[in-house]
Amino acid sequence: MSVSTVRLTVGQALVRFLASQRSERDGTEQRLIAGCFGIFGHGNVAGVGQALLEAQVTGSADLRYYLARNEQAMVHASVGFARMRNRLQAFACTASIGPGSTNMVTGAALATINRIPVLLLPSDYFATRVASPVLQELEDPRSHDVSVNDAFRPVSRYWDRVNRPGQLPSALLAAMRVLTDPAETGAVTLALPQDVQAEAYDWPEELFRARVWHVPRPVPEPAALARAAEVLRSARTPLIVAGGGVIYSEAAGALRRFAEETGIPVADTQAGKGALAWDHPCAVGGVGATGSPAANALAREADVVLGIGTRYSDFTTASRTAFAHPGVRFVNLNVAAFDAGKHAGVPLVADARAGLEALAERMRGYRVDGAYTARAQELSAGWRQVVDRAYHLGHGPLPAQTEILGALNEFMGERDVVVQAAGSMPGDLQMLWRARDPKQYHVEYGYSCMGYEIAGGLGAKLADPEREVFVLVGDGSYLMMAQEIVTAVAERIKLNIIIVDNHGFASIGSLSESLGSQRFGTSYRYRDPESGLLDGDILPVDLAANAASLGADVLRARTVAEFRDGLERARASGRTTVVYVETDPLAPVPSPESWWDVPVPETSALESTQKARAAYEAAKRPQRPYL
Ligand SMILES: Cc1ncc(C[n+]2csc(CCOP(=O)(O)OP(=O)(O)O)c2C)c(N)n1
Ligand SMILES: [Mg+2]
Repeated sequence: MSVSTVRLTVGQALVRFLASQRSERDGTEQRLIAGCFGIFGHGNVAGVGQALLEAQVTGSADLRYYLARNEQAMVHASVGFARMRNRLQAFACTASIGPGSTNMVTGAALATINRIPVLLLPSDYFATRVASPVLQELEDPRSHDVSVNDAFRPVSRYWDRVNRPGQLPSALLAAMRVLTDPAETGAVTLALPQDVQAEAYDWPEELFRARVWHVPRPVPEPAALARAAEVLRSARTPLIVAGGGVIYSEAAGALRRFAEETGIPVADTQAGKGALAWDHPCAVGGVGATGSPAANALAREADVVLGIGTRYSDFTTASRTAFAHPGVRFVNLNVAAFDAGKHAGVPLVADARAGLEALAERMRGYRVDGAYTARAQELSAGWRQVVDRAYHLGHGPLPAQTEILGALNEFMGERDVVVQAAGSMPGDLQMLWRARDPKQYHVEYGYSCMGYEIAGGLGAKLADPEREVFVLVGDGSYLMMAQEIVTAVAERIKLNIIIVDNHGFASIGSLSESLGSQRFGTSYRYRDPESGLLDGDILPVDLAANAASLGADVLRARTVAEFRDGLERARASGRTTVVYVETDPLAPVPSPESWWDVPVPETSALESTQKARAAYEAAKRPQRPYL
């Protein structure tokens, strides 16, 4: 029997294939690849670019093209989108050869580190090498088989180069498998040589049939479940650490029931915030270097830590000082064996929801004692008062950042989303934010990449247009990547963007000071002719005017009251609106009563550094491997 075929270019076949992929979990099906971001150059304009055009004009495939303004940003937008969709849907990104492609490397690292799916399609030099070296070709004297796209290898969970059309089907199937595997997912890169994109081939029709990728919910192995339950049942002062996996697996309900039945307090990570509503009686806030002192006190005493869907970053473990009980043991429920094995924990490899449900069965009759519950609730109640005060400091003349975050928190509806990534805000948010819905808190803190904010917010809004998205962006991050405001305007995607201007790096400034480096090089100021340092006057830079020039509506707020008014007007508007506010970078922030390991020079001529080194050595002493 002859196989029926269809003659298309590699670009056309790719687009047709992507448009017909579907994902399914819990019986709900959706398209897997929701659209394609891109910026064209000679590497893709006539290959994948022509294919996207032909699909749109002829209706042969349904894959919408979105024009971004920077390739890194389009990967961020894709991550924002896929994160909002709990990794059940992803975007593709097409880029030209050379700089267009390597601009995506940072985005790829961000996606992979955060375990969020994105399909990257960097273009590559002629596979035939007929015209080498082409514009933007690397030319490695050791081999012609090296290109800048090899830089994607360590930051991709699957990487392939399609040198001949016949290689495309297997590359595509592998790519879809990895994108939809919750344990493996991250950036997937298919490098596409410019000539191959335009080459025709007779494809089996079968390649283009609708294909459903079932996103699994692996159940725990019974013996592993028994071991995990045994350790957990022996605990007197257990603590749950809820990570992003709880949210991606839609396990918030299962977590709440588990906490209510066992009475185990629940702390959260940056990716897990909102897994349990902030005011639930079991919620004790963020854990670790930027957590709440309540959660950190419980972490210090915990005899068993149940980590769910967490990768235990140094912020979560306070660089391995957070869990101070001499005999502390870890039970790690994670879909990825790699994470489940961390800290010599008892691994429970499973989907977070399926694992929690199974564990709940085994924990029947177990409950922490009343005194422990009372202690957790007392710590939380005390902390909540501190947060109230930080939200309403009455700081002046410029407002404190904690007041701006407080005003936003009190203003936002349950289903609204806050987006952030880098600077001093992730820490303040992790400590102070009161999340009411699992999708409300969207802080990218795996890569903490300056410039994620606006682009990621764009993706989040694309994923869920019914929700209002509030992007918080520092002046430093804004200057790195504000250009996707233009994309939001062109696509009529409404964002609320809050520029928090403190004229430099409040975060690295205070870190520098705490490490004895005197805020060196962290302010955006004129170079002072006397000191030779960047500590002169404030620069004549107007970020509000900059945002207006990109097509956004802009409101300037000088006080917390004006800020609230700005938020009202932004929400009421149908257009992308920026609320610009200056804050005092030196305003007080509550202490998490925790630590983060950043090495201080062992020897120095500066007294500030010597003092910081002594403090560093003392703080480092409790650090230990969890074995
Ligand atoms: C791309 C990138 N470069 C450098 C850093 C290191 N870094 C972390 S925060 C920060 C400063 C952020 O400044 P801003 O956005 O104004 O926030 P603020 O600290 O003032 O709150 C820097 C340089 C980073 N996280 N990402
Ligand atoms: Mg700043």
